[in-house]
Amino acid sequence: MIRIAIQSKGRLNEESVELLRDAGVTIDEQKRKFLGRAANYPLEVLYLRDDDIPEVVADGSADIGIVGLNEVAETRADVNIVRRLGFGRCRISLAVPKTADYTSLQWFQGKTIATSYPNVLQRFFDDKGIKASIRVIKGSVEIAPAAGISDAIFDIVSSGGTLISNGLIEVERVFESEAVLIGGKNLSAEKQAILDSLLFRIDAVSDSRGKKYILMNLPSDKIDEAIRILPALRSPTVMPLAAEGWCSLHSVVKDCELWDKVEKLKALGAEGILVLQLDKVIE
Ligand code: PRT
Ligand code: ZN
Repeated sequence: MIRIAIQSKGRLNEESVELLRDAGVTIDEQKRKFLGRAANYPLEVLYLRDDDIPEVVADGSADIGIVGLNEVAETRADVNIVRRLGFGRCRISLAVPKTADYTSLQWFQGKTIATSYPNVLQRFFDDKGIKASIRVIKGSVEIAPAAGISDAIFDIVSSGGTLISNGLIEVERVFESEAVLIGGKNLSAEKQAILDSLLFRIDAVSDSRGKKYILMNLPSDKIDEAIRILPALRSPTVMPLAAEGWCSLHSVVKDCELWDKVEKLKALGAEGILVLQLDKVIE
């Protein structure tokens, strides 16, 4: 049995549950309590506030956890970063009122900065030789300058909309974050074996994200050119069709390259192009 800590509610909850579900681990969300048990996998789920997850994994109350890298950096918990998970992307940035005469980091000398991330900020300022006063505020940090509580803020930014609507501008991106899978440093052999099997599944899910399965009919004499356009996992699958001089070509493409490749393949004479959702990629 392995125990995973995930956020009970908030921005990372849904995608954490979805990742486990895509990895074939079913948790009954209806019957959800503080501690849940997967129906078909040796895994318990502990639902916590995100701030508590790194420490709980570090002290062994949970074996693994899903949390923002920002929380791991802030708590300085002694855990392994096992995987970057690619969701919950954001950054912690310094932002100043848009009316400020900001030219460089030196502007922060002697200023007061409101934040929920004092440790990350202190390390950054120490590194840059800046002496400033850090004021810890939990929540609604973005209103601190207008409320006269601070000169600037150090807070999480994703779209930047919150900063704009509070008359602030982002001047320094200090820390890039995303959701990560963390693990305790002293897992037993049994727990490590369960984690390895879970990682195998998570990697298959992650590898399929942002990709599509593509298949098409193509004149056989164009296959070599098509393969150059479509490098696949190993190489594309080519199958002869009943119609003389034609074959069927199957491959995997990244979403960001899909339309570009489809246009090139059409120009080569590809017909009946199908693009399908990809569920898992097991290499
Ligand atoms: O109750 P609990 O303590 O568990 O939740 P929480 O309120 O502390 O955290 P939550 O659910 O807001 O965020 C959880 C994690 O999601 C964070 O630790 C980050 O790793 C990640 N994340 C990703 C974000 C954002 N994007 C984000 N945009 N966390 C917070 N925000 C805030 C940001 O502070 C800003 O005030 O959302 C606001 C809007 O951002 P813009 O730039 O899109 O306007
Ligand atoms: Zn929190």
